[in-house]
Amino acid sequence: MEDRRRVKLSKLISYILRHHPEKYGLTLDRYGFASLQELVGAISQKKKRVSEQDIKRVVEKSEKKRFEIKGDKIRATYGHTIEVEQVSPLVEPPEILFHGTSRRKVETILQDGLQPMKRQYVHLCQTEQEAYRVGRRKDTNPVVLQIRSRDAFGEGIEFRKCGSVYIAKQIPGKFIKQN
Ligand code: HQG
Repeated sequence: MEDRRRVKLSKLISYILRHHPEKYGLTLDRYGFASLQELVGAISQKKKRVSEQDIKRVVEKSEKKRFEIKGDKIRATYGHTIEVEQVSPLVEPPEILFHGTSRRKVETILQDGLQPMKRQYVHLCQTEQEAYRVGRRKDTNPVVLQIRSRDAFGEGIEFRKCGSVYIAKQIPGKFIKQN
């Protein structure tokens, strides 16, 4: 499968498994898993014919490990707006994590902390470079914030690791600084 088609399919699977399974006639279990076979059927019927192999290729090729296949089921590992029980492991985070955002949001974030907004969790990156990429989705000249994640962990904030992405319910402003 060519790259362009794979990215398109990855975005569609993200849309379905993170936000709107019902629009494709799917129900997720409490952990966010859908039947892989039903997903193949739903996409093939509503959009474009895909095979289980196509979807497996998307999962394997995702550097961020956006999806997890377990047996005959598939889930999105992060990014949900719908409520699912997180099964990615609780971890002790590194000293510093990063969050890329738009310039106009920085002041509010430093004041109110990082909030999940429409999603269930706040998403953090391991590298400045990746955070910059994330921020570029929102602003041509994004800001990369530094999160003192180990200190936040020390004060009781829970972190989970989903592939290369870290998630937390929220991050108070006192742990955040502008680079
Ligand atoms: C901002 C993609 C005002 C926050 C990415 C962000 C990521 C606040 C926006 C993943 C705020 C939410 C998630 C506050 C946070 N006041 N704005 N208190 N707290 N915000 O898209 O982190 O490629 O829901 O800075 O790469 O940008 O799809 O979150 O700008 O890993 O796999 O509210 O999604 O991954 O935006 O992105 P989003 P995000 P994929």
